[in-house]
Amino acid sequence: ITLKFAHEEGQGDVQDLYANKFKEVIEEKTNGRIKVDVYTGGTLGTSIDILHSLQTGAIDLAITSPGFSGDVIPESQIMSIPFLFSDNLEVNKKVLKESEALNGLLANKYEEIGIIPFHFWLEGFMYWSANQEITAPDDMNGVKMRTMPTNLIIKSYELMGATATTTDSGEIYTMLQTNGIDGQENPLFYIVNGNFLEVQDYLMDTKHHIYTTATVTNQAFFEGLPEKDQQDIQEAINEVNDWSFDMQDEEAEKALEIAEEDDIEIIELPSEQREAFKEVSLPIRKAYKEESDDAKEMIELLEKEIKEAETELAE
Ligand code: 6CS
Repeated sequence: ITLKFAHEEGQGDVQDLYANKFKEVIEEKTNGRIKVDVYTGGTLGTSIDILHSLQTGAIDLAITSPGFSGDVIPESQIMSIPFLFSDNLEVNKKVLKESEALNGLLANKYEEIGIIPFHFWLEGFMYWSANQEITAPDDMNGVKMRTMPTNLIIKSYELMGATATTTDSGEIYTMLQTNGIDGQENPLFYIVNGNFLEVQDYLMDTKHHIYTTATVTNQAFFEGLPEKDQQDIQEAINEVNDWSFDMQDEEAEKALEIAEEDDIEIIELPSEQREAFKEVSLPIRKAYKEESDDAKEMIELLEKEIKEAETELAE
């Protein structure tokens, strides 16, 4: 069989490296019994189209991010709440691998609509890039920030004083170039690979959020496969997922070196300023808890798991 595997990014981006590593691992493991065609973002429609195509079974595997799945799976927006995750990436890796809130409660929400999330994983800390310094909540007032199109992210930026605009990812560069937007948030590899450094003056290292995503399959498709195929796919995905936590660190490191050589100004957000932004964004957590009883249980468990992981890793 040939699996159709679609992701949301461009050639050479983290999701593309992940999908192509899976292709390599599974084709070798099964001696070509299972083949993979990888589709980069945009070839099979927008990131939202990919999720719908996965639900109809038009594609078999996908990488789908909460910035796009938030309307189909509202609870997946939990992974988009700014300042919810730790500013320690090792803590966040541990949480994504072990969290019952994500791998149990949230995974159930995907399965309720016929999608199996094999893994939730991360693509690194999000940075703000902008044409002005943004180091205190007042600086955000009136800034036209491009965000991904789910209302929790939009509300978060409006709370911080910005004007959120949900431009398609392929339009970010042009909109920055023409001042249609003033800034955007993304992991550093995406900012560098998208050449946003050419059209932005400041990079804020805020650690306000990690870019989280999910590797998913269509449940009916996957469970309809012979047992051996299911096992081979699951094993290959597990291997690639573990590998991805180091791969995305390397990509972030490479991107940081390029950014440091660029004339863009990189500003690390001082912790008291980070706290000021966190304060401003707290009502979003409160609003999220009101989304549903399940959402309230999920976010309280996730907050607890993050704290426990921080304590464990601090020792
Ligand atoms: O900001 C976006 O829309 C894009 N950012 C990343 C890191 N992956 C895909 C997404 O479309």
